[in-house]
Amino acid sequence: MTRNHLHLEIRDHIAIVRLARPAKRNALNDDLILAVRDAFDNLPDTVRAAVLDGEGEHFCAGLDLSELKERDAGQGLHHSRMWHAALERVQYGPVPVIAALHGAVVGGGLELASSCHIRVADETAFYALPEGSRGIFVGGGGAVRIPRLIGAARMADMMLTGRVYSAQEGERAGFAQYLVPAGTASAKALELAQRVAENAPLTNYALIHALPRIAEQPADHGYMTEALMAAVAQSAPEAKQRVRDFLEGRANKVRKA
Ligand code: 1HE
Repeated sequence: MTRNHLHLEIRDHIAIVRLARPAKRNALNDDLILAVRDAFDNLPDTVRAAVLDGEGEHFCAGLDLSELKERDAGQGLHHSRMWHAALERVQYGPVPVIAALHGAVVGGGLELASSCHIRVADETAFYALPEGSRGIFVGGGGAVRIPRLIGAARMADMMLTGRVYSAQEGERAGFAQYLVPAGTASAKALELAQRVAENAPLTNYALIHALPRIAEQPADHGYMTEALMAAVAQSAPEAKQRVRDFLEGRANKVRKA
């Protein structure tokens, strides 16, 4: 299904959400960012994990600059809040989301990638925040999410100096957890999504909804939230079955990497 340059395909238990506006390097106009919001809001119950990628030579060129009209302060505030709402649906939606990155991952495209739970980049990926040189600021949650990936000092440097990180530098800095050969990011993301989809749903829920919140809490509160989440997860019949499977020799051991 394609709506407003967003392509959605459900393959088994995996949703593949693709930015499909390659002529404009998948620049995110209002229609497209709202389509992202709606896609993650309306995933069928059968979906257990999602892949987000982009068609063409680039993952995403960020905000559609042709829509950056004269907005007054109030309109600018609401526009940024609209992006926040959309990217929150990605981060705090029903399932883990794996971004497959290639080519430009810039501006709002990097903000979108940062709202996913795992990022796989191929060797053609590059990361930048051109907002600094366009006379604007991040507005899609990047000021919160990007420092959590790479630190505030690196983000400030990117915006102050226009620094571009290569795929290799980006992996070392913390943008992506996986670096793969050119042209293979989507396949690797799909492979990871299939693995993620095998987890108990409550464990995946804990990882996307509880873990980032625990990480924000004071340690004393975090320990309590962790204990509550652990108690809920382990009480699920599926958890009991999985533990029994291991103890009775039916489940995989952890093998050396
Ligand atoms: C666009 C956009 C865009 C391309 N908005 N139209 N983002 C940026 O500042 C990045 C701007 N884009 C680029 O630096 C380059 O386009 C790319 C490195 C991404 C790709 O280069 P290239 O040579 O493959 O493509 P191109 O020839 O530059 O662009 C092809 C077309 O896409 C062209 O339109 P055409 O009608 O002349 O064919 C471009 O104008 C169009 N295009 N990027 C609109 N971004 C929530 S706040 C977030 C704030 C931001 O994201 S600011 C950062 C914006």
